[in-house]
Amino acid sequence: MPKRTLVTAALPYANGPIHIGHLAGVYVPADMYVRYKRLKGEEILFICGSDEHGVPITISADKEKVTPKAIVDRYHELNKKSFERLGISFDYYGRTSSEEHRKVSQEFFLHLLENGFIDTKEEPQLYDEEAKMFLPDRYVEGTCPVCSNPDARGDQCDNCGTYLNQTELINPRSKVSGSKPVVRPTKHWYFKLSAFQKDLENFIESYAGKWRDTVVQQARSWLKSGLQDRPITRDLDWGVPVPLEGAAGKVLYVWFDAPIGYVTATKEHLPDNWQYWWAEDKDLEWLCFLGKDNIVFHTIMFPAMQMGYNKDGSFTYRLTTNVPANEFMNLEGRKLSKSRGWTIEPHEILDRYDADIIRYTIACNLPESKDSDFSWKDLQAHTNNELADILGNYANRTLTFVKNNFDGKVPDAASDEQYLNSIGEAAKEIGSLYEKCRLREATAATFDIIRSANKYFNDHEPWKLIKSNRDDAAKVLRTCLEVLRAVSTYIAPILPNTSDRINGMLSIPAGKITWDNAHLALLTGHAPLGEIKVLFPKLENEQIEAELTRMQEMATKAEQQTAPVVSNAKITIDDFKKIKLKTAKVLEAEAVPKSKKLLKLQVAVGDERRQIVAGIAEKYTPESIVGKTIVIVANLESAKLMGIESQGMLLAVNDDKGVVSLITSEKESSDGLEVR
Ligand code: B3M
Ligand code: ZN
Repeated sequence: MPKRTLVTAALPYANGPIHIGHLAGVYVPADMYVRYKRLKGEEILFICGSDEHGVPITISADKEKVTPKAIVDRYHELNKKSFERLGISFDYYGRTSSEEHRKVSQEFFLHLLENGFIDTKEEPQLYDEEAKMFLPDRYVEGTCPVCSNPDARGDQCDNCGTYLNQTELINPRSKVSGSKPVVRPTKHWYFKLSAFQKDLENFIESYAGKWRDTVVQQARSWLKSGLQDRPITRDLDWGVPVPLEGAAGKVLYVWFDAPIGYVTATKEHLPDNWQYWWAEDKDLEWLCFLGKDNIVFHTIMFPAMQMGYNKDGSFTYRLTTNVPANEFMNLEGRKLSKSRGWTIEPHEILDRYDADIIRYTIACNLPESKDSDFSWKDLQAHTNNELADILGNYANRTLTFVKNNFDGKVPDAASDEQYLNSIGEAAKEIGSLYEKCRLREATAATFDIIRSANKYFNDHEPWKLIKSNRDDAAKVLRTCLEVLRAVSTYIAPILPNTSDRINGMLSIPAGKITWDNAHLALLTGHAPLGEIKVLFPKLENEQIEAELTRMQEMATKAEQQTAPVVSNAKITIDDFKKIKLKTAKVLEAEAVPKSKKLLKLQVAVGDERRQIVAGIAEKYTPESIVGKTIVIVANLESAKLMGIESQGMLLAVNDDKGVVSLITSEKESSDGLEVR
């Protein structure tokens, strides 16, 4: 059978809009890889879909007082549309609430049960006596036994990252009724993960040195702490029902059915041929693109489920052959957080920005080996200095020169074979970066080709040649056009729209050219070119400034929305003492360039000098604030605002019209004093 690759991208929860972190961690790299492979002429299947089960979805539904179905319908459509607009070229985008998925997941469960890898156990669980229900995972919160975070969830503490068993929470409280739950035994089905310890160790070690180090390390650390059997059912009425008698009110745990979603989607897409993409075969590879928080499920849990399924030999599933997991992408130097309003969602920005600009900025900042950052300034710089000045400029000067001097037709001249071959060699190198999933480097190397093409144009000075030797000028321009055509292929995995637009200007139909033949001279002499259009208009400072302001506003709004919740909950004096409020004297103040809102302050806090960036410029001029004694939060982690470090936060009142007024201290009090 031919060599072929199944590529899956983690199924996003249909619980909200996807954000730029998802794009960077999963979907842009997966799509780049897939598009490259297709250009190589290889057989590829690209699968994704919505993950529509799980407690976060039922909680959202409860909050909005709608059904879980209403929530997943909304976000399935929204996310599917965003992916389309971004040019993420899935062959199929399924959803785990489908009838087919119920069947496939239940069959998987029963098969594991028959093979002896599923057991039942009665275990104590938290029960809400007011709401009369067992509380799955996130329906309960309490204090983390490890770090004392008061808001740990039933399955995990976000503060210290510990995976918890809900009965370990100190002072648990039900998210349904707010009451204190009691412990009651309930029956659940457990997957015998421990039975696969040895097989998984061999599996992971067979990929040591081949997979990303971070992925192997994480899998190893799970294995090292010894695998435990895991409950794979929940007391919920949203999910895949446990297909057994006596299991009313029980559904499969979302992380049990979600990876099976890859299989379901393949079946829905290719009902008669899905095995071609799933039956173990040395010529079949399966790459799982995902973010680092999903590694364990794809390197330990699901492989174990597959091993268990495979045991009786009736069908042998292909186990993953690579998990190119990514780290996280931050936003303007801060951790992305939907609840804090610190996020960028594609459906919001695609009306204002060409999808290719977003794809390119992400490709330049892929968090392949460490967390990376997305910032609007960086997007502007990449757009203006690279997309416009390097790629756009090369296309424009080449096409315009041909239009003005060769009647808009491909010059009928031989091209510079040597130069084209050197580009073919560079493309081979780039190809090997794609093969190794080093996509950030592949992006940089692709732009190096375009830089060299600009240099070629400059070095040959066609504007002089056209006067002295028209034949030589024809040769240079023919070469430049061929290179532009080759470039349009090489950029296609990163910039699919732009590639099509360049092909349009060259009047060549898309799809004929492959990665390997793109550097050959393929144009036809005398063929007329299409209409020349500017590929990338430059982004102005005002536009970027507006985005930053918008983000600040969203964050402020989110803060205000969550504020009442905080003020209702009583805190102890010890909680309050955690916050160090101090007086500070403003020594200097200046406006932050290109920002209407921000002032940069130098303040004295006793002996200490600090820099604080604050959004008060609409009300206070730098002169009016110097000399004031203000109040700051002195033990706040420092943050960057528009690239400027802020070591603390000042206190101010925001009235209902959004007008700020500072909290100040009486004139005579000095700085560095504690406020209590
Ligand atoms: N929905 C988790 C996530 O979006 C989960 C991935 C499922 S992949 C099978 O991070
Ligand atoms: Zn903790």
